[in-house]
Amino acid sequence: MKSGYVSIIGKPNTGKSTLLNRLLGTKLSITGPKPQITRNRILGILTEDDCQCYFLDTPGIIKPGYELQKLMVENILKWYHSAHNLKYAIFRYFNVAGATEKNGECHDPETHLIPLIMQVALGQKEHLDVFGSGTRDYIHVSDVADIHISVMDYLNCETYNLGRGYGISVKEMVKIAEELTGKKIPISKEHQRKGDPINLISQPDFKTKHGIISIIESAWEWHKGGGYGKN
Ligand SMILES: Nc1nc2c(ncn2[C@@H]2O[C@H](COP(=O)(O)OP(=O)(O)O)[C@@H](O)[C@H]2O)c(=O)[nH]1
Ligand SMILES: [Mg+2]
Repeated sequence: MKSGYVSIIGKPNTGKSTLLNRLLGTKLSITGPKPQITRNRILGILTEDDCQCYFLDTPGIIKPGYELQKLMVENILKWYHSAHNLKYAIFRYFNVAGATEKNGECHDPETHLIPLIMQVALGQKEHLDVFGSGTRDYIHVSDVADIHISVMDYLNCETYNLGRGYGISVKEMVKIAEELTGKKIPISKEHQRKGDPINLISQPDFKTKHGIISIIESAWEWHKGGGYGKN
């Protein structure tokens, strides 16, 4: 008797669960017009006279936005590994910041702390809005790049935290930035933003070369040199 695994993979809301139910002739997996109804792996076994097929229905492959989606994608990788021996590494990014000589950080609209601080230091913005006194764990983008490259050599299906394990508050960040840039960075009246976690600090899985000074210094060099406009 032959047996084997068949993973049903693809984009959300494309009929994967419907297909599984048809193949099995029973309503095993939940289907519906809303994407992401399937959140876990569903195992359905089709038994014929001469073979057994293990069908794995999976959540659709999505670009993860929020926490539940991130966890779903992490689980998808685990199931692909068990079904097809896919090798992977999962990186949980904390606050990636800093710059290389060529590339730095900016967004439109800008919401990230260090670029906003740099805008104030450069006189492009009058002051910095501060939301509470929560701390975040910053890691230099070059460290993140080095870690990715080193892990490629031994993909062993692990989950890694990419942070430095130190929490830095907005006010501490502003103080360091003022010292390094020699500019005054006025902050607006503080107000708490609902739903923001107070502290997000990793238990890091790797040593890093760059500390917070290097992160802010490199960001300053990049922004001062013209930032995105230069490249
Ligand atoms: N028109 C059409 N709709 C389908 C087909 N297969 C599934 N659907 C519908 O598409 C929606 C998503 O199906 P579902 O199986 O939950 O998709 P999944 O997210 O890929 O598992 C449901 O409303 C299904 O009824 C099909 O072959 N044709
Ligand atoms: Mg489904």
